[in-house]
Amino acid sequence: MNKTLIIIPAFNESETIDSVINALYSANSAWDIVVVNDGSTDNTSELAKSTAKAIVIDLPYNLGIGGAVQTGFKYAVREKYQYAIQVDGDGQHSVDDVAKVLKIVHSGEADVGIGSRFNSKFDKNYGVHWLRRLGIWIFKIVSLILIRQKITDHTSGFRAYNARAFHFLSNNYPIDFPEPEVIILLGRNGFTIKEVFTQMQKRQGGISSIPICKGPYYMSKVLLSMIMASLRRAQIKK
Ligand SMILES: Nc1nc2c(ncn2[C@@H]2O[C@H](COP(=O)(O)OP(=O)(O)OP(=O)(O)O)[C@@H](O)[C@H]2O)c(=O)[nH]1
Ligand SMILES: [Mg+2]
Repeated sequence: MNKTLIIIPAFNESETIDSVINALYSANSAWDIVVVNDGSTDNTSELAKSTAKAIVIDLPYNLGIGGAVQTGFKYAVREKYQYAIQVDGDGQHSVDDVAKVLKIVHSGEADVGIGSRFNSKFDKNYGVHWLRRLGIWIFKIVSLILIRQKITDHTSGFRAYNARAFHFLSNNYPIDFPEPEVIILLGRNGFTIKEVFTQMQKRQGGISSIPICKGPYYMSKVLLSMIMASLRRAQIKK
């Protein structure tokens, strides 16, 4: 049996959280679900609890996506899961694709699986603002240089991990805009990453973590953090 945990970091996702949980549970009731309620000021936590299909961890205050996801990893370590997958609470990730992303780690193809919205010749025009697309292209080149792995969607939060990978990340997870930096951290520590094409909806509700006006700030901060991550000594000796 592949004991698998779905981790949903959720900050003010009351418009979508219960339908996301119900859809995941209907897709496969063998998956356990943990919602990490990141100090929401709406009733995200109550709605998640009302489904009775998910464990809800209420953080005492807002830690940001990094802290919320890392809490999920710590829970997965404590409860001895073999696999974990991170899914957004805003309904952006298609439930039908969860098994696809998990297959990468269940089959042992790679330590980490990423659902990419760009990894298909059919979907080059996914509705992402051109500034975000430019950023994503720059990230692709930077990670090719830094870790020699080709990643097309650094900002995707649709990610599956084997136990070795989430044990590592439960102790090493960036706080702010973590997704691109995590890729470098994983690559530098010898973890393999593979992507699979997944459909991604626009947010179904709530507010985005990266408003387009903050794009240049986000880009500079993330590029610097990727370079710093590559300069850090690998924590896992080869
Ligand atoms: N915005 C935000 N999201 C958080 C926070 N903590 C946890 N999350 C959750 O992290 C997940 C990813 O955040 P999103 O804002 O959807 O990030 P994104 O998918 O890159 O951006 P969009 O394409 O606009 O959805 C969501 O499920 C959020 O609810 C936080 O402090 N701020
Ligand atoms: Mg999202």
